[in-house]
Amino acid sequence: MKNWVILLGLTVAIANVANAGVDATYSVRFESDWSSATHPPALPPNSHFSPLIGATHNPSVFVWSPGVLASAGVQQMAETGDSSVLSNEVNDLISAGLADQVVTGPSMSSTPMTVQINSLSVAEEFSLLSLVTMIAPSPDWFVGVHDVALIRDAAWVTSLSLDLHAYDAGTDNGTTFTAPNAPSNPRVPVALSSDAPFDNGVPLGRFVITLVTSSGPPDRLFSDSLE
Ligand SMILES: [Ca+2]
Repeated sequence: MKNWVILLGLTVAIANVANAGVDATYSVRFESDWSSATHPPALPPNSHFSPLIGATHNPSVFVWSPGVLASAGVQQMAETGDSSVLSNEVNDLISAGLADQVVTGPSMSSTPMTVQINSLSVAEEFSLLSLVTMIAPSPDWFVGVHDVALIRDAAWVTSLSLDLHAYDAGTDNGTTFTAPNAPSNPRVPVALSSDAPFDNGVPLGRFVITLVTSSGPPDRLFSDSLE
């Protein structure tokens, strides 16, 4: 009988921990408009976007930021589309208690196209989203968002549409999509690209972030879109 009571207590404790870790779920839709019409004169051969990669994290840390040198993981993502080093960096943040998950999503095999992360679990204590994908092929260009707050005024955000402009990771000096490798020395901070073909200011697409379910605090939802 004593063993049974202990076992029951353990089961309840695990259930409570599981419930505390997931406070909302979101879908994240990546809509690419990138085409020869949005960014003339032509797309490079095999134009695509690499697998989505990012993190949900707390305000004490950032994964990437304009004005800051790219991490090795952001450099690898932006230059090759490989997300392994960036995944390791996020796992280090998780170990330090600053992030709670590596966010992954599909690649986009051609463009224009739409791909989606159907169910992204977000915990209240790690409610900032950073998410990136390589503009491919390219020297070191990518699109993404950083430190997007999914809780505002103590409420889960119900929907967001975030335009995506090209960033230059500052790690390769190539000026065309298919330029040979030309490592930047020294490297320069991540910055929005104002060079051709991105000089017309037209976004390459957008992330549409939509609340699917929520549980636990904060339980008061915005009724208005924040777009
Ligand atoms: Ca560059």
